[in-house]
Amino acid sequence: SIDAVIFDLDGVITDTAHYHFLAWKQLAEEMGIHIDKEFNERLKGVSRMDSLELILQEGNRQEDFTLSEKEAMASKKNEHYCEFLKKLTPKDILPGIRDLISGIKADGLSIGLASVSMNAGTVLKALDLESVFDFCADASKISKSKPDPEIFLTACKGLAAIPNRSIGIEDAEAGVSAIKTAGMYAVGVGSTLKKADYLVNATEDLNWNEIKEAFQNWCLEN
Ligand code: G16
Ligand code: MG
Repeated sequence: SIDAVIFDLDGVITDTAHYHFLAWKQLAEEMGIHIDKEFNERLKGVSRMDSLELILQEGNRQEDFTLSEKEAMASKKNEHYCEFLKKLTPKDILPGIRDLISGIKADGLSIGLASVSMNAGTVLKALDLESVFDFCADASKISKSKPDPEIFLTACKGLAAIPNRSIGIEDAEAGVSAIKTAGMYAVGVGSTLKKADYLVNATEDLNWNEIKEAFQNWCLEN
């Protein structure tokens, strides 16, 4: 049986992944570093400061700044990002997510959130989804970002769910790795997530009955 379903936020529930990208791109360009959408895949699910390090590495600038300069850069990125967040409304919930949530709720299962974003609360509020989640594991509750399993294990614990009876849904490589290391069943959104146990191209393809059936087959094999 299933204990809980735990959602990633950025890129699964809403496309804030794109806003993170635009905000980083703005900052990177000010430093003469070029980043594209493909590079951005590596920033998904990665904490703010770790993302900055990856960008500086990309531009061979990682030795050029002090910690306090880096902190200033990270908060500048966050200011850009928060400007985008002001535009977020419930219409920005990705296709298929409401139906998926309804299906899970109809089965009486717990729903959790696993987002390393310090803005997760703001985003849920803007989407009017705060009441949907039985437990939110966010940046304040963990010390290691994805691919470390900590955030998914924290969510399981908060929901009193056993990891190998729980499903995680992710759009990022680092997130799928975190789910698998936690011992959970991984649903991947995005065709490149080869490590996922169950893969769809986009959120609109998430079908709760099909996921349940695939999970049950996985349980029989494991
Ligand atoms: C998200 C994004 C990352 C972002 C991180 C931290 O993680 O995917 O790109 O860097 O949060 O966000 P913030 O700067 O708002 O604290 P997740 O776990 O929701 O995918
Ligand atoms: Mg994500």
